[in-house]
Amino acid sequence: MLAKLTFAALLSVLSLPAMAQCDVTIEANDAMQFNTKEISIDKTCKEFTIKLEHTGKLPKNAMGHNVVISKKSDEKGIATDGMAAGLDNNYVKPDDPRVIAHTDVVGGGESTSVTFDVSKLSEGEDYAFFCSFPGHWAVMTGKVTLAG
Ligand SMILES: [Cu+2]
Repeated sequence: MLAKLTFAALLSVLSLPAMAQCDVTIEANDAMQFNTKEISIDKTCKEFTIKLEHTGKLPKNAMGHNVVISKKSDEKGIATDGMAAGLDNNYVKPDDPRVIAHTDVVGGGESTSVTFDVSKLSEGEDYAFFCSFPGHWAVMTGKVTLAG
C-alpha cells in the first residue's frame, strides 16, 4: 500500500516538470559535517525553505549548528562577528545586512528551518551556506547556486 502511494506520488511529480521543489533538508552531525556541499535553488521559486536537522546527540553549546546564507565573500566576516555575538544570538550579529537568511542554532536531535525570498539572490554572484558556530564555518560550508 505504501509503495503504491509512493509510486503514485512519484508519477505526479514526474508529470509536472514545471513545478519546482522550493525546499531542502540538510543534516548536520556530531562530527561537524553537513550532509551536502551544495544547495541548488530553482529560480522559479518565490520563496525557498531550508530545513536543518541535527542528527547528533551533543548539546548546542558544544556542537550546535545553524545554516547561514550569504555572498561567499561575506562568509568569513559574518562568522567572525557571529562568534562575538554568541549563542544567545545564534552566532549571528543581530541585523547583520550581509546575512541573506539564517536559522537558529540547534543541538543534537533538534531541527529548525528558515524561509527567505529567492529575489534576494542575483545571478552571477557566488553564494555560500555555512554554520557560524565558532570554528565550524571553515569545514561546514558549501555552495548555493541558482538553477532552473
Ligand atoms: Cu556547526
